[in-house]
Parts: sequence; structure tokens; C-alpha cells
Amino acid sequence: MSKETRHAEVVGAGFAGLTAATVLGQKGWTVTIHEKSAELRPLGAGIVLWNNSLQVLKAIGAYDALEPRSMVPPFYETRSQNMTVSKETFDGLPWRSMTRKALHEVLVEAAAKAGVELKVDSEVVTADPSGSVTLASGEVRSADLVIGADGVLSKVRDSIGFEQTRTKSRDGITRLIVPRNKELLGPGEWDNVIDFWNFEPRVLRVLYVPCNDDELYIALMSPVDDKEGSAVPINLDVWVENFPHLEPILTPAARIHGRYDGYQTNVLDNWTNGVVALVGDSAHAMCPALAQGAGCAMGNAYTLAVAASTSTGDLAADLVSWEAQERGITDRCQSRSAYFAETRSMAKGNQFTTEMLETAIYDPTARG
Ligand code: FAD
Ligand code: 3HM
Repeated sequence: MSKETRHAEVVGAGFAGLTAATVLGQKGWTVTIHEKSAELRPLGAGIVLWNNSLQVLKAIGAYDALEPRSMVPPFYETRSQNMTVSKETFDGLPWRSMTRKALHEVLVEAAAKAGVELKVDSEVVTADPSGSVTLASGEVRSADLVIGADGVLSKVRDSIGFEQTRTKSRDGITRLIVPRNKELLGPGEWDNVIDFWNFEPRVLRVLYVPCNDDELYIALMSPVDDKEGSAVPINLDVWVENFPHLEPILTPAARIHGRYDGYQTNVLDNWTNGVVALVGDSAHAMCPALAQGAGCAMGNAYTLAVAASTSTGDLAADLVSWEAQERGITDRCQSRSAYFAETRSMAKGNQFTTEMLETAIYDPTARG
């Protein structure tokens, strides 16, 4: 088949699916994305992106739209029992914070501009390694390439039977967007990301991430077996008792229902089978400590689409080579994030060493 006529079916309009589809569309493929939800919208609240995914956004032409909708906090500060233990700037390495809504909207815009067909209310129930997907409606659609970007509960992955090891952590988090309320918080460096860790009288953590002038992302971490700490809507008494200085942002947080997610790590034996490739949380769900789940999803989606587009012969073999190229850096990111989740050692501060920033520093677009 000539390059111009190649077609991809992409399952899932999250950060991974939208990135892969945009790159393929820009490279002349016809692309259809299937999104099972009735509307295009992101899961979750706020997000931090680093150099790796910011380079991807630049390469696909989506960065300029995101820049004014995001910010660069002056410091990534870590506090233990409200005492500052570190204030990191990563030696000038690019990073930005934003709402997931802003990131999702610029990616949807980029995909539409690249000519991608976006179908909502379109659930894929199975995929076949020879290059087809079956929808919940019963329709079967064929493609040169099928991308399973359908998240941690991937049906593409599970219908094909990829082998995986799933590890659950003892902690989890409730993520919410609330008003900045800076003036109510009193004097302080409230434009910083501030990672507030308490171990006494109980393990509770508030990750404070300003996203823009008006919106603040807060992630409230507690052990899975702490029923009060993990309750949604949040138990205001418990959180204010432990973080009294944060009352102005905890009070509005208690009015939102929210969702508590336990951390988990999924490691697959393979990310590809035939002309089906998995990317994002379907392939490599990870603990969020290094804030790289979406970063790896977008980086790997970009390189996957480039590898498929430059393939002139055996696409299945070229997908295997793509996995070999990206696997090491993603595996190491997964295990480092799992280590931080397990040991809770990010509370010590200064944890973003050069080694821990390996994925953040990586530029997936420099591969060609
Ligand atoms: P998803 O975002 O899950 O998207 C999958 C899409 O597929 C969804 O739209 C879904 O509706 C759709 N879908 C599912 N099944 C089907 C089907 N059968 N048919 C059709 N459509 C389907 N990462 C970062 O980089 N930085 C951070 O700061 C960060 N913070 C995080 C904080 C927490 C608490 C957690 C839990 C994760 C965090 N992550 C972060 C990780 C990041 O959110 C995920 O890795 C990322 O969203 C994965 O994107 P995805 O596109 O693979 O999957
Ligand atoms: C941005 C970010 N960083 C870390 C975590 C975590 O360790 O739970 C969550 C986040 O959203």
C-alpha cells in the first residue's frame, strides 16, 4: 500500500491517542479515533508536563496554544510537617503546570487540524493483531495500524491477551481543581508547586499545583486503607485538622465530589502484536510520583507514529523495533515512580536528581 493510502484506527481520545493520531494525520494517513465517552473530555484535574512532552507539543504545533493556558511555577518546593526541605528548579529544564482540560483541548484542536476523524460514543470491544477493531455496535473496521490508547482498563490489550504484571501501591490520591484563593492563604510563595507531606499524626499529603491565575490543582494523598483520608467528597475536618493553613483551598475542595484513585503499575511483556500497538496507560500505567504517565504516553505515541510512518515494508517488525527503542526509558520511569510511591521518600526533598529526571530530559522528537 502506498504511504498516502495508509489508514489507522486509534482507540481512545486521551493524551496518548490524540498525540499519535495527530502525528499520523500530519504525515498523510487517514485516521479515525474511537472514544467511548459521549463527549471529548479529559479524566482528572491538573497535570505537570516536562521537557519530553513539551517537545512533543512543539513538534505537533500545539505548544503555542497551550503556553498562555499554563504556567511555570518558580519552584518545586517540598515541605515536611510544613517545614521547607527543598526548593528545586531542575537547572532550567523546561516544565509547566496546567489543567488537564487545557491540555486535552489543545490536543483535540491539533488532531482536528490534522484531519483526524473523531468519533464519540464509539466503544471498541476487541482488536485483532492482523489489523482490525470491532465496535460495540458490531461494526468491524480494518486498518494498516491499530493503536490501543484506551487507558489502564484497555479492551484492545485484554481482548488480544497481552501478558501483564499489575502491582497496586498502598497509597492513592484524590485530584481536584479549586480556585487559587491566594489572598485568603495569606503571605507566602503561593505560585510554587508545594508538596506538603505529613507523617504525624498520620500519613497525609497535599500536592499544591497552581495551573494559571485562577485555577489550582490539588492532589490529596492518603493510604488506601485510611477510610477517612481517602473518602470522597473529602472529609474536611480531617484534612483541615492536618493542614490548617490550607483551609481556604480545602473548603472549596470539599464541595466537589472527586474520585480517589489507588496508584498502580502495569508492566506488559510486549507492547505490540502484529499491527496492533499499545501506548499510554494501556501499555505502561505508572505511579504518578515523577509526574510522567502522560509524558511517557505522549512521547511514546509520537515515536510510534513516526516509526509507523517511516515503515516501508514490514510494519509489525518496525513496531517491535519501536518498542525496543522506547522500552528501557519507560520501564525505568515506571520502576522509579513505583519506588517513590512505595518508600514515600519524595518527602525528603531534592529527589529530582539527574537520574530521576532521565525521562523528563529525554527528547522523543530528536529521534527523527
Ligand atoms: P487515558 O487518559 O486513560 O485515556 C484513555 C481514553 O480511552 C479515555 O478517553 C477513555 O474514555 C477511552 N477509552 C477507554 N476504553 C475505550 C474503548 N474500549 N473504546 C473507546 N475508547 C475507550 N502524568 C503526567 O505526565 N503528569 C502528571 O502530573 C500526572 N499526574 C497524575 C496524577 C495522578 C493522581 C494519576 C493517577 C496519574 C497522573 N498522571 C500524570 C498520569 C496520566 O494521567 C496518565 O498516564 C495519562 O492520562 C494516560 O493517558 P492515556 O491517553 O494513555 O489514557
Ligand atoms: C504532578 C503530580 N506529581 C506527583 C503525584 C503523586 O505522587 O501522586 C501526583 C501528581 O499529580
